[in-house]
Amino acid sequence: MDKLKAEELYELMTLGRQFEYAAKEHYMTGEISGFLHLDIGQEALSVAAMKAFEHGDVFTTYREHIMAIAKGIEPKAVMAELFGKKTGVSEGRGGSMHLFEPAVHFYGGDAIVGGHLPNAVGCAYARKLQGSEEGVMAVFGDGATNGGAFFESLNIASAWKLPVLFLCENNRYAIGTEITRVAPFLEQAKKAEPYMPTVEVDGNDAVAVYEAISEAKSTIEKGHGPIFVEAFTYRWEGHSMSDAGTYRSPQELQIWKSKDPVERMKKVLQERFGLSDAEIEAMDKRAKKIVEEAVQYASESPEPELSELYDHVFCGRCANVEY
Ligand SMILES: Cc1ncc(C[n+]2csc(CCOP(=O)(O)OP(=O)(O)O)c2C)c(N)n1
Ligand SMILES: [Mg+2]
Repeated sequence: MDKLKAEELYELMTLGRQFEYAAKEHYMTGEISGFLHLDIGQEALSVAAMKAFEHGDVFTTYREHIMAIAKGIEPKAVMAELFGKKTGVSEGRGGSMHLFEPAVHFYGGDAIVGGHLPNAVGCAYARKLQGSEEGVMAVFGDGATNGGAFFESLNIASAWKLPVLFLCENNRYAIGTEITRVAPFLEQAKKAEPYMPTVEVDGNDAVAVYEAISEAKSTIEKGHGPIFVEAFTYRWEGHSMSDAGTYRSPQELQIWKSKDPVERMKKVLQERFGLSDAEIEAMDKRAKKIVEEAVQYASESPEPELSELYDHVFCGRCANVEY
C-alpha cells in the first residue's frame, strides 16, 4: 500500500468514527429517531472494504453509515438521511438502515438480515448477462450466516460461477447472541467451504482488509466464481441505540478497545510513512469540520413534503383510493 492510499483510509476512518459519535449525540437529543446501528470499532473493515471495491456494486447491512461514505456518498447526505430530511440520500424516506445511491453503485442498507444476499447474487447474474465481469460484493454479519437466504445465495453463486465476493463481518454477536451459542464454530467461513474458496482476515487491520478484498475482487473477476472473505472485528456500542450491551463483560469490551482500528491505522501512518503528530491532527480536524458541516446541513434541511408521502411507494397514488 502506498502513502496516499494509507492516508485516504485513515481520513475516512477518523471521519467515520466522528460521524458515528455525532449520530449518537443527535439521536440522544431526539433529532434522529427510529433505529440507529453504530459502526464504532469496525471502521477499518467498513472503510477498507469499500475502497478496495471502489469500482463495483455493493450490497450491505443496516450498519452502513461509514460504508456509504467510504463508497462515495456525501457525509451531509448521509446525515440528512438519518435526520429524515428531504436532502438525505434517500430523500428522508429510508433513514439509517436504507442508504442507497445507484450513482456510486451502493445498493443499501437493508433491514432484513441476509435479505440482500440474493439481491447481490441477482445483480451479479444480471452483470454476467450484460457481458460484464465486474464483481459484486455483499457485506453481512455473522448472524446472517445462520439464515436460509445465506445458503441459497452461496449455492447459486457457486453453481453459476458468479463474480460475488461474500464479505462476512464477524463481530461475534447478533444483537445479544454470541455466535457460538447458535453456530457450531466461531469461524463462519467454514459454512462456505463446500461452495467456494475462503479467506480469513483481521478486520481491525485496514491494510490487511484492503489487500484481502483487492485480491479477492480481482480473482472473482477472472470468471472462476465467488469467494468468501471473513473479517473478525467487534462493535464497541450496543447493537442499536436501544441496546445497553449488558450481555458482554466490561473486560471483553476493554480487550477489543485495546485493538482500536483507528489508532492502529494512525500507527501505520506514523511508523511506515513517517507522518508527524501535527499532520495526523490536521486530518482529524478536517474530519471534525466535515462532520460539523454535515450536522448543520441536516439540521437546517427541510422535512419531506406531506404531499410526497405516497411517491415512490409500490402502488403509487392509487386512482381508486382516497387518501
Ligand atoms: C430476517 C430477519 N430476522 C431477524 C431480524 C432482527 N435482527 C435485526 S439485526 C439482527 C442481528 C444480526 O446480526 P449480525 O448479522 O451478526 O449483524 P450485526 O448487527 O452484528 O452487524 C437480528 C436478528 C431481522 N432484521 N431480519
Ligand atoms: Mg454480528
